[in-house]
Amino acid sequence: MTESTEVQQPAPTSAGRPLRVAIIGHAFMGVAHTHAWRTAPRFFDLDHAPELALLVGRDAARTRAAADRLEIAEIETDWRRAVEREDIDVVDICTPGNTHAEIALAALAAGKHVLCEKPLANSVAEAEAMTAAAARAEAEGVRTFCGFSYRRTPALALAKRFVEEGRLGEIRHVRAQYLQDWLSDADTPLNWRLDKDQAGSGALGDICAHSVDAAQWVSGQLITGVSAMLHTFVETRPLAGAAEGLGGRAEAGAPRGPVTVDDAAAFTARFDGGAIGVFEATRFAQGRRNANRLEINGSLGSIAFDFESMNTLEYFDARDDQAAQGFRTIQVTDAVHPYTDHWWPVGHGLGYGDLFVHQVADVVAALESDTAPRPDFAEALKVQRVLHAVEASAQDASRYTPVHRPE
Ligand code: SOE
Repeated sequence: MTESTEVQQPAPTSAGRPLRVAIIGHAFMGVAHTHAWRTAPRFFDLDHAPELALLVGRDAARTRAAADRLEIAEIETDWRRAVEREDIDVVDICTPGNTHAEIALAALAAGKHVLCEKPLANSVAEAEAMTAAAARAEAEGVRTFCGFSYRRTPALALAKRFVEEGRLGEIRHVRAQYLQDWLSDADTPLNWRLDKDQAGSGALGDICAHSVDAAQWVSGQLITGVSAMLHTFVETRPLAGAAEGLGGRAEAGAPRGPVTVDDAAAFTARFDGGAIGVFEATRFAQGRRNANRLEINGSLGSIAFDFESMNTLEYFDARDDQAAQGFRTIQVTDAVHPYTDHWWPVGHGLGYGDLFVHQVADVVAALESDTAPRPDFAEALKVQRVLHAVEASAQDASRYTPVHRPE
């Protein structure tokens, strides 16, 4: 990891001038981000229409094919050239976690604004270096963002608004689950998300990071300590057929390689505002495709969210007439709700890709108004510290109290 202390001036964001973006990576997240940069100006008023200037990938042929499909004219096979180019304003990092720090540090030193996929890095040390570089660059007008995209779900943003309005009262419980099932089959091939060197951790960094960010953001409280367990159900997986995608099944008898990350994570937590929390993340919950859930119980009410019903928020108000009490399902699709006034009329609802569109709209709005981007690297570091604490706690066998012995 290299760290430069000199920061170049960012390109001026004078009105009307396009914001030129380099996308680093063209797998799942590269495609999601490209879709968002292209779509955002069609629904949100942006003075600086984004321009997808460059797609970066290591393999020239595959990057060219992806660029043609995504309608990006230029490609590069080395991210360093993208970072050096004077005509690039934003470097959008959509690569595995082990590359985030190096690319972000170089981009910040070159005076580029940086949007970096989550989790911010693979370790607290890397995340701290990135945050320190971001603080230095901020003085020169350079901004950083971390892609915790679920913050841009209208229903979760509404939940946060309800907490801020005091509708939940004093928060007591935070309950977060992130359940997927795309690794349930032991013959699903290895991919980079199962390699500690590339991904940092498994379900923990990939999906529980979203839960930690959402829990801290919606509740307005920070996690002060955790007690954790990590588990790997399938220790080896087929190498054959290993692709960029998620899921799939290799042919019988294919040679296998080691899984070096957790398949599931579970932990309890204390929050600085007095709440207690329970977190669970897995990619082995058969039937749960993308159940990113958050429930918060306060002295005056509760909210419950499940991304599989992303256009709704469950809300319970303990001040309702007792005879009529119960969770109500709010269709978070009206013009009064976060983000939704920019979309389809009278409540037609949104989908997964739209979160990334909101992310771009927020990034561009923050750059145009020079307001603090949320979450920036410093805020993403607060998630990284929790991930680190979970790993440290899970390794501490003394915290595990034996009960029954296996017969
Ligand atoms: C895979 O588990 C994954 O694509 C995550 O990497 C994303 O962050 C999450 O939004 C959906 O699931």
